[in-house]
Amino acid sequence: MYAWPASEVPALPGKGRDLRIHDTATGELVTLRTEETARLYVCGITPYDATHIGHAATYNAFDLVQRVWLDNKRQVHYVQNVTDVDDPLLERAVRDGEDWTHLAERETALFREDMTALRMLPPKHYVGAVEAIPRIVPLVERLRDAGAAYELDGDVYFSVASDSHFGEVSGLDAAAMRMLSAERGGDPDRPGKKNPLDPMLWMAARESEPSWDGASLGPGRPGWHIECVAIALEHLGMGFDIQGGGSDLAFPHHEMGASHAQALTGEYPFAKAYVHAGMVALDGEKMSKSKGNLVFVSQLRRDDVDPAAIRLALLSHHYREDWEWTASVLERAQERLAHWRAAVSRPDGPAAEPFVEQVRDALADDLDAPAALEAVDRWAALQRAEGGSDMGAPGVISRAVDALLGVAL
Ligand code: 5CA
Ligand code: ZN
Repeated sequence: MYAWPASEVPALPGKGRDLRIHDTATGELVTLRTEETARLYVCGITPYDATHIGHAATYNAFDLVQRVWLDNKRQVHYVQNVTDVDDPLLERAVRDGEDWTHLAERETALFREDMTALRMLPPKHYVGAVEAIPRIVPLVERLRDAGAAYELDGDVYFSVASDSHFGEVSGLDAAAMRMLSAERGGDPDRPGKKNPLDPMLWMAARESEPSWDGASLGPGRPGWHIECVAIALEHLGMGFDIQGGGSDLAFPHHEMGASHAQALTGEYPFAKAYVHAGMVALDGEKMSKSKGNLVFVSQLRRDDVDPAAIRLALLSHHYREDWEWTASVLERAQERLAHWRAAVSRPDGPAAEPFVEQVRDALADDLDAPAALEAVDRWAALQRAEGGSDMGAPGVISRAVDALLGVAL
């Protein structure tokens, strides 16, 4: 699949920082000593509804990760998937009497537009589940042949017992895992499974549902976790830097993905850090396509809200926080944007470098975007109160805000 166009990232004077970030698996902040090319996998959308603010907040977090790396003179190898065939997508298509492929294509196109408007850096490889099927099938066959997967009425399940590290990503106990598995696409109560938590790798063809050639597995379609594993292993390999997504993906999705990959390769770990963004709520409940309590990025854009203000609204919360979208979050962001734009529109100002360093420090410290915004606020306040004679300062601030925060002033 093609991704979306990249907005240019200006190079800044001075030097960036190594990224320190919270790893769900260890529960600690880790300083990632990335190689020259940092490797990032972020779970993409299931395209049955447009991008809501929750999605945008999660992608914003991983966009910041890339901007810290780029500022630190790393190349970034970024991969994202599109779950363009899965139960919720097929159910929505049936509900609306729409062809599922059209639904997926339309919503993926809208997502690309939203990401472009928000200046999110595109992945180098943007890969759909459907196009990954030829890579998924041999992986499932290998797991089965190695005894790490088994058949149940034609479907193939992964045996969580085959990975000695199973449970390390989420750190949850069996009862919590079972509950989350039932909530998030698993089938812990299906009779005949070796372990209730075992997830499906390959679902045998169901009547009136799409299916693909599965070679020795028979016709069917892939399970959810193996999709991301196949795409990540093909484009990044084992031991990549960050596996990212919202906190609702820690279990089962990232837990199962790590176990699939570790059982397949015999190597450990799948990713050096598992990074999770908090959930955005609306009216007290997690924003979700299934609940329908959504604020869409595309709707805000149609209402003529400046995408830079949406981006600043996302940045005003720490990525790990669960937070609530309200009208006043957006209003504050709009005011801030206006102040910043006024401040950089003057020909000179207070020296910018100390403030750029503060932005760098804040972002490299577990992506503390609210602290980064406050540093820019301080420069803008000084500009308003005292001005300054540094002719380059407004330009340096706007390039830094663009390069490090993805906001065009
Ligand atoms: N296709 C899978 C991942 S392989 C999926 O979870 N798709 S999704 O469309 O449901 O979500 C896309 C991303 O947005 C995921 O990282 C998910 O964790 C994140 N996300 C979903 N809802 C919210 C929310 N309310 N707040 C923050 N992030 C969210
Ligand atoms: Zn995923």
